[in-house]
Amino acid sequence: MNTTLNAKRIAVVGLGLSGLATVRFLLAQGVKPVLMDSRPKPAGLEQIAADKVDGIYLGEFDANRLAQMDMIILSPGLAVSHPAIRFAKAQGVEVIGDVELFARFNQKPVIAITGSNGKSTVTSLVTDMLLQSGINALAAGNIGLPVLDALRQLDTDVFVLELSSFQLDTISSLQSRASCLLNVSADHLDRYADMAAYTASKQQVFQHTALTVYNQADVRTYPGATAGNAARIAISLLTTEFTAGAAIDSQADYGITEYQGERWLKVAGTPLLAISKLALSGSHNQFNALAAAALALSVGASRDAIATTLQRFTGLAHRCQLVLSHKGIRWVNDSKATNIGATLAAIAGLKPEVSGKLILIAGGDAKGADVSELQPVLQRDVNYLITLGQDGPAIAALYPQAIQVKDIVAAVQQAVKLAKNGDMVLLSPACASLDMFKSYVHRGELFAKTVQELAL
Ligand code: UMA
Ligand code: ADP
Repeated sequence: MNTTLNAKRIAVVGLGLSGLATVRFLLAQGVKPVLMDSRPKPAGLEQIAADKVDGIYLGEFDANRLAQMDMIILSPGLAVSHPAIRFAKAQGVEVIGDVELFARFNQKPVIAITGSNGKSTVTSLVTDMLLQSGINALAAGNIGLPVLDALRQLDTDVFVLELSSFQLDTISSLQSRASCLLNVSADHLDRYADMAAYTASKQQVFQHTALTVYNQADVRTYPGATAGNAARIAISLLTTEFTAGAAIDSQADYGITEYQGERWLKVAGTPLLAISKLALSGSHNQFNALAAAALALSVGASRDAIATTLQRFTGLAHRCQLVLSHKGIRWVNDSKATNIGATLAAIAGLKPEVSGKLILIAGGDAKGADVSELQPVLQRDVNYLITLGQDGPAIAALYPQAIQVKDIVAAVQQAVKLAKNGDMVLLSPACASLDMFKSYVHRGELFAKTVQELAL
């Protein structure tokens, strides 16, 4: 029997999507939690009947009240280092997140995926590969469906969890069949002291796993002490000749290989699919495809199903998504590029396809990152730069002729004036959207709508 919730005073702190799912889960377990949120009016709170819980406290957190709890279930949007949480922890209160609670109740196989970029794409690919193999997989976590809501879907065979560093900060007993750290580049540095602290958070994905999947080209992803003796698969985009039977450890051999006069994805030592047949474009997506294949195979996907998925999956909205092709000009929405690494990957992937000029729209909230990392690529690959948002001026300062605008409509107006046949206009902000928009989805939708209005 699960004893986690026995006779406990439990506070759910943070009442967003995952907090509300946590409350629903606790109520179903017969627990009456205390609810807290620092916001005066968190959206969705009306879904909870006040008489079913042990009090709702809005506004600044009361550290003394928190210290009286046995357990705090903290939302990912709130840092463990928040002074009131730190105080309660110092008084002996256990602080966990919704993913840890999920881990203590879940009995199904888990695939865990993290990284600064590519998480949602890989999570969706793995889920599709498993479904295509007849395995009932469910994607949950940072991708959108709170893990405790997912847990209620009893017919699930495998949970495919996208995990953010915020979620990884509050887990200690998540077990997985396979876990993956795709890459680590600067992100959320307004929350972590430095890159070492952020990397340590990401490495938590390797706890209690049977198989680690990591990035040969990124040392920060190499499984460290957390991984223990787990098996390892390194994903590399280096091209090798394919010689049948030559691989030393063919099961762990993933990469690109020359085969039948073409470049193919090599999966578990054997060519799987010609890269020309991949529906996704860009070398970062070849990497994502290989990582997803390794993860899906570990829980029984078939090679045929993996190949089928890779030929069909054209990508998620707001990730390098073509929103209009008109008069030889392509308009691409990469609003989900909320950090520098994502924008660099988008430019590297798309630039080779541009015969004319590349017009980049960037800027927003850089979350404490050093935007000067963008400079060499801006100078080499970008022909016009349009900037907006809170950190727009810092990005504009890297590029002599940058055009600074006040909003996304003005950015599209400028791009309409500049773009000619053969050009690409790319919204890839390298920044979070929250300084000007409700979310990256809102930013992407507004961009697409404005493009349809002004560029047609
Ligand atoms: N907030 C307060 N006070 C509170 C509680 C929250 O101000 O007391 C603020 C947070 O600072 C944040 C917002 O409210 O700005 C939402 O925070 P939350 O923790 O309530 O978030 P949820 O609505 O529960 O959504 C979370 C994830 N959000 C975050 O980690 C910030 C969602 O990932 C995830 O889809 C959802 O759980 C379901 O698991 C979103 C995200 O932006 C997509 N993730 C970050 C990213 O991808 O970079 C990590
Ligand atoms: P996440 O869920 O980690 O934010 P997504 O799959 O939503 O990642 O992709 C967000 C953006 O990150 C994409 O639009 C693309 O520009 C970039 N990206 C995707 N995969 C990778 C990768 N493997 N390496 C670097 N950048 C990537």
